[in-house]
Amino acid sequence: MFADHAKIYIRSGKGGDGHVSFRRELYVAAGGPDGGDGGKGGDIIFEVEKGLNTLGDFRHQRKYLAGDGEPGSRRKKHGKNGEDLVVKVPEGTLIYDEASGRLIADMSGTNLRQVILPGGKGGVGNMHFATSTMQVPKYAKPGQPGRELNVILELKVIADVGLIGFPSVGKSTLISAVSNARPKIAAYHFTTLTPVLGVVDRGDGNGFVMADIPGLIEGAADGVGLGHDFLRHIERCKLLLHLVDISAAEGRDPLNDIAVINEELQKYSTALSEKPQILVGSKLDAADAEAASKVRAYAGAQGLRYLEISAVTHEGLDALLSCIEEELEKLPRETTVYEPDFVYESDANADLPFTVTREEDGVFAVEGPRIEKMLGYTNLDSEKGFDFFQRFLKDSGVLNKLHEAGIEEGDTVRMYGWYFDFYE
Ligand SMILES: Nc1nc2c(ncn2[C@@H]2O[C@H](COP(=O)(O)OP(=O)(O)OP(=O)(O)O)[C@@H](O)[C@H]2O)c(=O)[nH]1
Ligand SMILES: [Mg+2]
Repeated sequence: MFADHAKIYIRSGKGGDGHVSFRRELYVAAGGPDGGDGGKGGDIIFEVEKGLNTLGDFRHQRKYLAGDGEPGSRRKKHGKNGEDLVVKVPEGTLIYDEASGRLIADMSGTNLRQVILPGGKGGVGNMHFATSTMQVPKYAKPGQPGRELNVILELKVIADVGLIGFPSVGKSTLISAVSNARPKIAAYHFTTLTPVLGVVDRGDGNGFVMADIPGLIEGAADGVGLGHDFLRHIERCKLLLHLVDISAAEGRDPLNDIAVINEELQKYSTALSEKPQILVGSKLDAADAEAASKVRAYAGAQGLRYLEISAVTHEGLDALLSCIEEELEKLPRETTVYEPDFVYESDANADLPFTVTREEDGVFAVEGPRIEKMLGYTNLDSEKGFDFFQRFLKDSGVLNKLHEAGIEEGDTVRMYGWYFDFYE
């Protein structure tokens, strides 16, 4: 079974603790502090592996833990760093934080390797704490904890051109005729069950990548058909080839087919429905005169780019490929890469202070750099942003402080210019 979706747990390594010890040598009564530093925790790193094209491996392993740093030891010995863990994913994998739904990284384009969770820093040993007034420091710093997240991996393949259309219109036959892809072809609906990528070689190092996805049917965008899940695989395509069967073999009206497919795209997203399309009349060798002339007239009236092909006899294929190349020339070269919007509450922020004060008018004011930072990267108007905010109040200790200050249900809280009524 093809997997383009997975949920896993990742955790970076804890930093090793700093060590407390004192030099002990023969004839030296009380030596100075010599406790070494702890090692750094291992990172969780994601890396694109060429040739991988599903997330199937994540079905078998769901926990990914980097190594912990070792503690420091006597004689200023530094603890060993924890081992990094490199998670291999196919190009085009998006990594989301499960809790907030925010995008952590898009493993595509130039982003082929990224540290997703850095390991905790090692704590420094007591050898660093000797001063003129404190010659026997009995403390060292503990290592920083690792970080953990439940993440959702989602594959959105990288292709220039996407094939769309009803089942059995000949999408797979076309990709087989023009590229190195060899998907299954058969006379029943939903023969193709997983996206297939093919490289179309145009010589002299030119070419493009084509994606064949399962056929769409009415209702697919509502999750009724098979197609819905697969529409995301054409989201990054620059150009869509919309295949319509002009053989009328299945007794449908081709103009209705075109409208239904366009509606599916529209229901899925405006971005998808606005992608440039080339309309392709398929099965030219078996064309029904009436159906074909209807589509021709429609394309003419709408001013669409329209070509007719037979993927079986290869008639019209060269013209189609030239047309695709020409259209691609007009479009931006770069792959669509999605902008991450996830922010890990960094350790630096966690150390920043905040205060809770009850003002004269009874409003509880929460202020300080910690709060300012959080408000800076949180969109409180969105549902996800608000969920994050609520967790922040709890995790950061703001909630406890509010209780200590005597807050009750219905009281007003102010965070800079932002007011809300307090309810738990
Ligand atoms: N006569 C004729 N038959 C074709 C042509 N292209 C495809 N077919 C036939 O149409 C049937 C469906 O072809 P596929 O390529 O599997 O269609 P598909 O669009 O990939 O279908 P799904 O994967 O089910 O969505 C097969 O029996 C093909 O042999 C063509 O150009 N001419
Ligand atoms: Mg197919």
